[in-house]
Amino acid sequence: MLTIYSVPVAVYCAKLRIMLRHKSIAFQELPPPGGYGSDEYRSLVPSGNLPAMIHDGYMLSDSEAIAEYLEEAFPDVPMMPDTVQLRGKAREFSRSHDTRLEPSVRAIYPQVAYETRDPEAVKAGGALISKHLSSLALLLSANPLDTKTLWLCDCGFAVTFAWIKAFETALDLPITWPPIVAEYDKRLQSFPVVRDEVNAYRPAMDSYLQKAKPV
Ligand SMILES: N[C@@H](CCC(=O)N[C@@H](CS)C(=O)NCC(=O)O)C(=O)O
Repeated sequence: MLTIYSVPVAVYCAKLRIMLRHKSIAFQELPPPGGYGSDEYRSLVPSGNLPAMIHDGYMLSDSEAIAEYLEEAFPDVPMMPDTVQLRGKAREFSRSHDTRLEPSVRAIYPQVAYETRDPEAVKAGGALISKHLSSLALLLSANPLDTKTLWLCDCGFAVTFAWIKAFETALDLPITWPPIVAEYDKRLQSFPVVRDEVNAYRPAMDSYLQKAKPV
């Protein structure tokens, strides 16, 4: 049995669900035992982070560590390329998402609440995200990975792009989308498993964004 500890709004859990469904891996999702941030959860998952996975008694946390584990444990539908150099490039994409683009999007969360929003911080946040999108455009312009395949490194981007678009609408977040990144987003949405996850995830996003509305 494969269990993922998650909460509905968690970005990195949505990233993993795309991969699990693409590989047709049976899994169950459970809330963190004892609640998020509890001592009970930390006794099981020392980082206290979500997502975490328990697979036949084996615990692993961090979405990328879990994703690479799943790739090796369930190789039938490959989501990593078959050469060492292409795998290096796939990891470069993944890291650029997990360590740069997504953290810049997460930095907007404190600006969601309408009453305490600082318009200057929203503007600066939009500029930083746009800067990371322009770096991603450069990576994509030299992308050696087959564009007809859904790769492990694509899963996080699909979810983060959904958040950026939601923030554009809910917060007037000023974003410049390089055309190649907008095309990449469109290509990711053409995979049914991505579209289905983003649609299923949307109610959790909408619920989080309720506080963005003027009271
Ligand atoms: N790089 C980590 C990030 C995970 C992460 O930040 N998870 C959030 C929920 S989406 C969380 O657990 N935040 C609380 C914390 O960091 O203590 C991963 O890929 O798993």
